[in-house]
Amino acid sequence: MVRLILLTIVAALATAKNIIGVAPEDQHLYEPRSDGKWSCLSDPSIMISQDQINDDICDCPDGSDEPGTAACESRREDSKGFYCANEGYFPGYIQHYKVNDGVCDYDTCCDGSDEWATGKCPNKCDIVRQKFDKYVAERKADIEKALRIRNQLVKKAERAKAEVGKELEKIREEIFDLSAKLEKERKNLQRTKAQTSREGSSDRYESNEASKQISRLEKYFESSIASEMKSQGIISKLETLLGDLTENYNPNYNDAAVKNCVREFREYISGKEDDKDSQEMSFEDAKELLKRLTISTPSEQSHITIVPTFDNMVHYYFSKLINSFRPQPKEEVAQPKSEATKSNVEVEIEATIAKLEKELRSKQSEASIYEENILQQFGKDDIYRAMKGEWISRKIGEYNYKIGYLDSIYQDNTLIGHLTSVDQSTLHFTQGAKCWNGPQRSASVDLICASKSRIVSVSEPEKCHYRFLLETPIVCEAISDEEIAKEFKIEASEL
Ligand code: MAN
Repeated sequence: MVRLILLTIVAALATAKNIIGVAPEDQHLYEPRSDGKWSCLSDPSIMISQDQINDDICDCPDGSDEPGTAACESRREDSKGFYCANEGYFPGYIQHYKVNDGVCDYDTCCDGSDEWATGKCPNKCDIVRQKFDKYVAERKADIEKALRIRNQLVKKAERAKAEVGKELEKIREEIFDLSAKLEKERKNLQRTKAQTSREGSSDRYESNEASKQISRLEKYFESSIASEMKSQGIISKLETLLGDLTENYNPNYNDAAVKNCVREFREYISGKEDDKDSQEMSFEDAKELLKRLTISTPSEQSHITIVPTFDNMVHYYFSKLINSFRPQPKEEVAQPKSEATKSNVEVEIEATIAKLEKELRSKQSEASIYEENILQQFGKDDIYRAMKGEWISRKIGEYNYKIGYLDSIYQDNTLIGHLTSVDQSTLHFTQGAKCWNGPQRSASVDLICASKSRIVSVSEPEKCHYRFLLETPIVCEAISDEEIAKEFKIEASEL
């Protein structure tokens, strides 16, 4: 009852000047009509007397009659909240349910006006203002410093990228040299193979030529023998005829031609008898002798496959003769050559080529990694390139946490995860050590701008998924005073 009376007095006093909880620019909405009544804001048909405004009783359906109390809480959908003037600082709005609840909400109402009825909260806007000014000044200085550090990191990132470029250039040169060496060795192999093949074909050419000559000689001898044999047949026939003539001619016919022929034939026959005694082998004897010759083919001369007979004797002996001049027979050239049939030089060159090809493949895959790297953008301004090898650690609670920007996170010696992706200003780490009866550990790291790298906090919102807040210069950007002001938070404990 005492409270209600007090409220009514304060409200009545305030009515003359202003309506509690309403911003100066909205005060006109609470001007009374000419008859001294006031209409609810959302429904002008409902009229109440002025002393019903802020009397802690809800009269309007939208709660507009209670801008300075906690009444009508459930009805205020469009309300901005309770207005705190915060003289000397910045005005603020607080939810109506916090008005006169006995708690000082200095973060919004540093003047303590939200507790106007309880009178529990003295105005602390001066201190808040001082803290705010200090925060803004320090924050501005820190951001400026952070931006300078960030600029250095951008340069470091550029150098790191240039290093990758240099490394890539070096690898490309190595690839060029290796390719040239490989080309040279391949040509060398081709030449060596061609040389071997020429030597082989020259042998084949020679033996082809010999075979042709043998074949010609064989034909010559065969036709000579045939013609000799034919001649022998004719001679023998003529000898029989002339023998008959010599035996049976009639000497009483004085035929000079016949007598002459008989005389000449008798001389021929007697001469032939003498020839039989001579050492020269007659054609018949030779023929007979060769027929009797049966020479088996010696196994080591397996390339002579013919068994000599009279009919093939010329062929046989010429083959034998030519074979003795032939180079030792070579193995058939199989494609591809077996190791055993390759020359030592070929084997050596092929080994060199295989080694060079392997080296080249490895260099090419190395180069493709560097090429990919150089085409990639590692965060804004490529800044993450500068963070390679950078670790931050801090003991929080019972554990020591270590965060490697481009690497992993550890909770003491337990792996929380490896960096898998970067999204705006959050790093994601996954594939950590498995939790007992739970998933593999993982973490998200939210980065906020500061000149120094520092783990601000860690929490475990889900079992074995961690959330870190990390201050770092890498996400810094120039920001306005308004934005810095919005960042400022005051804790009641600080006042
Ligand atoms: C350890 C820590 C904790 C985690 C439990 C799960 O104690 O890694 O963060 O929650 O294991 O068993």
